[in-house]
Amino acid sequence: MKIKILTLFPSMFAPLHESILGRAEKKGLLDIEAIDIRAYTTDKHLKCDDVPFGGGAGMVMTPQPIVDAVESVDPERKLRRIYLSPRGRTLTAEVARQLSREDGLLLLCGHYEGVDQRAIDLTMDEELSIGDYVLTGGELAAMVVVDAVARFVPGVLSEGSAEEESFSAGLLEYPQYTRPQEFRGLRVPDVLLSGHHANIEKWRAAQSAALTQARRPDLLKD
Ligand code: 4FL
Repeated sequence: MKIKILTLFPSMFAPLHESILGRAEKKGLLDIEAIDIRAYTTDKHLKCDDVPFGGGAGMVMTPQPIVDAVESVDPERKLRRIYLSPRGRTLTAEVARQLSREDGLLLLCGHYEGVDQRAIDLTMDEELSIGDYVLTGGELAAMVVVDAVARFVPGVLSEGSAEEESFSAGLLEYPQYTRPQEFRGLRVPDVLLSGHHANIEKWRAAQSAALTQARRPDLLKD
């Protein structure tokens, strides 16, 4: 899957080339590219923002470099174009799974007080929020979207698919343990040492259900 990210701060995206996503890129499953919007400005001082019409605090990203960048990067509209914004629909596991089926994504990150509305209207397919808070820019939100979507791309997770985990069934994950069997007086639950796989599955399902009831009862209501 191709993911192109339009931003004024392309160096912020280095973490996407580490760890599991870095391995997926080397395997050819993902191709993530951060593209500098400033490279597309026609302004002789490379300015990409200006004061808001009507007044108010802060600066607004100017439409020309954004529209030119989108048209240059995705001339045939092959990518799903998403503007990261608190006004968008909220990212969930289900939304991430749907987006993982697209041929590719183009993510637009806003900075300052926002983006000229005409740039959004002319180029974007949808707006997506990662939660009800405001960030200093859309970059961290874009990274969250890339990570959550990439986990659903076949082959990115080496063991077990994102579809199999309990969150995909709408539940919280059960507790996990590794060696040693006792740490600071705390023992691993006996059932996990028993080798009895049916009992282990039953215990894990019960733990998931109890944790979800206690901490996220909202997930159990449909
Ligand atoms: C984007 C916040 C998506 C939450 C500032 C600029 C944001 C955001 N979800 N805050 N973009």
